[in-house]
Amino acid sequence: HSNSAQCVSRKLVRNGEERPTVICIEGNIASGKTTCLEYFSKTNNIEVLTEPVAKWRNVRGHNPLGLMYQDPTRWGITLQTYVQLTMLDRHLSQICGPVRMMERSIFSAKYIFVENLYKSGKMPEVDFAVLSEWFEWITQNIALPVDLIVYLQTKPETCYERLRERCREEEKVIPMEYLESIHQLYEDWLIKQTSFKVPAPVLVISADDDLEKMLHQYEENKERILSAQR
Ligand code: DCP
Repeated sequence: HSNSAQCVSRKLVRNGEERPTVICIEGNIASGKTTCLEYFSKTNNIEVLTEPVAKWRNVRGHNPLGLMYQDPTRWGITLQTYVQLTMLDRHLSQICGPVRMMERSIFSAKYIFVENLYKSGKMPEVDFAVLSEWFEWITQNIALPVDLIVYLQTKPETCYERLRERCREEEKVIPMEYLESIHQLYEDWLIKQTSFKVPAPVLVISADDDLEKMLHQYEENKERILSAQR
């Protein structure tokens, strides 16, 4: 990463013919995205970007993630505005090397998380309207190319168990129904493809198995993932 000679500025990428391949890892909360990214970070020539969750837990000393779980109606827009900014920053940052793999995307932030807050009656309509205007402006005016979506498909029950095990303080309040709604939104978007525009082809990987079996699956799917067509 630190080798700046290998880093291509966005401007050059956009003007030139050659563009790196961008792969987004998607899936429910605690579906195992981080483990997947860790596996691929050991592969040469892949730049791996994890989710900016540390920023969502601490922006200038405030914790919008925690606030959102405590009172989604009041703080949902606060967190989601910041998520949208940090995801945009990720999509636009300098790409080092021929393949970039990133955790989630600006698309799932809007189509899954903002949608869920609004649909469940926890986000006021005006907040949803403002976030939607921002999202539409961004996606209509800035090219955010994605070449492949890897969907880690899990049962909501699996995520619930993993969530309990990892014990992230803010997430202690998450009930099973929350994971079920997120699951349904992901299924409608990436499997049925009936809700929102899918920005790239989707590769589905079943992710209910334990760590060892998951690593084996990544090994098996490695070539397919890395040869994502543009
Ligand atoms: N989150 C949110 N709104 C978004 C994106 C994420 O409220 N637009 C929340 C959900 C989680 C936390 O942020 O509480 C972290 O998100 P992830 O599920 O993406 O990260 P994980 O660490 O859970 O991923 P995994 O366990 O799959 O590695």
